[in-house]
Amino acid sequence: MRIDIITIFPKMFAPVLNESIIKRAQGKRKVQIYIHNLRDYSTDKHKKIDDRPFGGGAGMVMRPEPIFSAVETLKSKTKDLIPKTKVILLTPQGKTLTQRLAKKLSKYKHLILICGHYEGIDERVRRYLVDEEVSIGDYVLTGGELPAMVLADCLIRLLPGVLGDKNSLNFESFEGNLLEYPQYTRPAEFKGLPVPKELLSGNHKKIEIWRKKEALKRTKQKRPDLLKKGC
Ligand code: 6GU
Repeated sequence: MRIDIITIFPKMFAPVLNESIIKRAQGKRKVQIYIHNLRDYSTDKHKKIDDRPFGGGAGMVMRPEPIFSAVETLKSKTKDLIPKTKVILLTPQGKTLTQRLAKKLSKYKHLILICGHYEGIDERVRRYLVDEEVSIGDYVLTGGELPAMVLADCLIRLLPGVLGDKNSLNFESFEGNLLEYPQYTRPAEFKGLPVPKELLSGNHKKIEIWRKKEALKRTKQKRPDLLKKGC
């Protein structure tokens, strides 16, 4: 998968994307991530990427020209390699990111993520350039950069060969709409607090039954909504 990210804060990305599993995924060529400074696509002499809203009102609006120019340039540069691209705008107005949406988006070979800002973005970007608007939840952030990183992280771990076998097995249990069962490591007793005896039994069948039961109990307690809907 190739991910292009268009942003006015390009420096925000390296500390997050060049660590841990995402770093390894890039090293293994499972994903290529490119960060683009929106200002580089502004032909305005002051490299302006925002302007006042028509009709008046507070705040600024992101201008359409630099965003169209960035996306069109990226599409034309990649079209021989990757014919189909999905353009995603990160905005609180978008469809809420869920594991189901992540799975769908992880099937694409090429994503262009646009990080929204200010009071808004020229409506023509939404209408004529963007394929899908995505939000990461019902709260307001200062911009689309953190959401773009959240989305990238969520998709990259779904790509084949990115997680080890152990992790992918763990992941399977979330697929059943259940929260993870309680985990313990050594010591078997800590500050007088014991590890559940089932886990120390060495009986795999018994352990499996205990984990399923605890996962269900925990889901009922903390997230009963998950038991009702598909993931
Ligand atoms: Cl994608 N952008 C902003 N600014 N705030 C958000 C969001 C996106 N998703 C949740 N809150």
